Amino acid sequence: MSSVETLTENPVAVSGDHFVEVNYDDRIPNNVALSSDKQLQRALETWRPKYLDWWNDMGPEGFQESSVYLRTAVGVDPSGWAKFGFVKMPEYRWGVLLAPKIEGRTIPFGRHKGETAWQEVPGEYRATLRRLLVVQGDTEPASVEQQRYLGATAPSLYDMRNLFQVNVEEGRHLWAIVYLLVKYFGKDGREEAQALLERCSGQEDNPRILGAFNERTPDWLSFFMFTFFTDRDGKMQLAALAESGFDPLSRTCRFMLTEEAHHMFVGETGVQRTIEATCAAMNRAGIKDPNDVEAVRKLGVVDLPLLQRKANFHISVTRDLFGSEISSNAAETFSSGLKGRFNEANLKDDHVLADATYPVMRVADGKIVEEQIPALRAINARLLDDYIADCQGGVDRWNKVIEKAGIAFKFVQPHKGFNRKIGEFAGCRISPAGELLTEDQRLAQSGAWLPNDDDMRFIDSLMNPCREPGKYASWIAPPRVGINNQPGDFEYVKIY
Ligand code: BYC
Repeated sequence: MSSVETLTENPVAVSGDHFVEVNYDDRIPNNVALSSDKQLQRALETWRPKYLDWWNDMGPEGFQESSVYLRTAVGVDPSGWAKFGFVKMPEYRWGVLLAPKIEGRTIPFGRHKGETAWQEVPGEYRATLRRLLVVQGDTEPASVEQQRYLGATAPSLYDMRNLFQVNVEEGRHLWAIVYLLVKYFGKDGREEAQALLERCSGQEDNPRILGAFNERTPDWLSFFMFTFFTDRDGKMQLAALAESGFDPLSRTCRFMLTEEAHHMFVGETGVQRTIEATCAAMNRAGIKDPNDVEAVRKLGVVDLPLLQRKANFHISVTRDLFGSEISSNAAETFSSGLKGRFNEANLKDDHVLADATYPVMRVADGKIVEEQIPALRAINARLLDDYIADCQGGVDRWNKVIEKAGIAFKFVQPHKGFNRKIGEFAGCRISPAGELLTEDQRLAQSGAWLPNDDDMRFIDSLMNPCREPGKYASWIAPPRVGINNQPGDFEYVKIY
């Protein structure tokens, strides 16, 4: 998906797709002819009330009775697959939506390259595929749990609605993965579907599987950074899974990608609007120096160095989600045809990679070096590099806003090794600029590189709700256009 698409409210279908109408007459909306598979229908209908219990317990706190202007997929053509209307979140029509089948599709990579794509799970890959699905599925409810308290401090009704839209769509992504587990993995799949509702973000005895999904999302800056940086990991991973030789997974992920675009739009524009409010306030007050933090904060806006520190945190934690740069797990999921690379079809190599190499950055003899590694074992490293490149588009657009305002400040992505807990740089002390540090040097600077206590207190002081239609908190500028072109004073959430 191009960066332009991340800036549109209505995601566009992946090219070549033709959307199939969704059946909303069934209790579970779907475009997979659910009513013709009674066993599956029964299994999903048994899971549904447990999902709703989870949503009521762990979903957006305090707004379950509110009417929210939400988009629901109706699955028509690329220009009009969404319908907008007021819905109470627990009544949202979560369902199972797959991109249409491509007749004659073959496996695009790995040792089975060129064979007909699988419609059933190959026995020898069952355990690996199940693990991939569970890891992917686990992130979806986790993010809803992480964001559940944010409604109370929304800087506007527009932003509150966007939060809830992201939340219901993450709920739908859980449905997407649960469909695959229940349909293709029998009793094991049903047990995994249940466990997905039982693990809980941040909980000590039963946490979510991946690190970033146990971090807190305590404020709206975190939410925007998360939806820009962490949802973009979702985009990259889903794009890699969309290449899968297991066709139902490929079709599921192709549709999920269209929804993911909106989440990144919320993140990118959220940060951008925060920057706009800061630059405008600085210019009005005649403050030229972005490092005059005290003066900037007095204006009720977020200083740019603080935003950089927030970005540093979310970027580094999200990079860990790519796993170890050098990974035999990733080599096997690629070779077996289960998980490809980003943009696999457009890559100009043999898609088997038996003899290819890939440059991987690592620490050797006290220096950061680049080494050629067998490409199969560097699949995660490559996806991480693609991710970093994909992030840069949004960072450049943020910098344009600052440049246009005439303020001398530029956001940069920290060095790949900064603040890493997984992979080649785990345990290394590396500055955002890429210098290897002693522990004393790292400690002396950490408050300058990651959000410090003072930052968090200041952000907290800004997180006051703004619920009058058309009004925005001091620290964030209004959006350029409303959702579905609604007017500026539209009441996106009717709070009861
Ligand atoms: N935290 O060889 P390794 C999204 C585990 S986001 C904790 O290094 P591998 C979304 C790993 O599981 C996208 N544990 O890596 C965004 C393995 O454990 P097991 C989510 C970690 O296996 C926003 C061991 O370390 N989807 O959709 O090549 C909102 C050694 O693994 C971490 C996916 O990730 C970590 N950070 O790759 C909502 C796609 N990293 O198996 C949603 C599916 C690694 O030995 N998952 N470990 O017990 C995968 O493709 C792979 O599992 C990973 C890891 C890329 C995550």
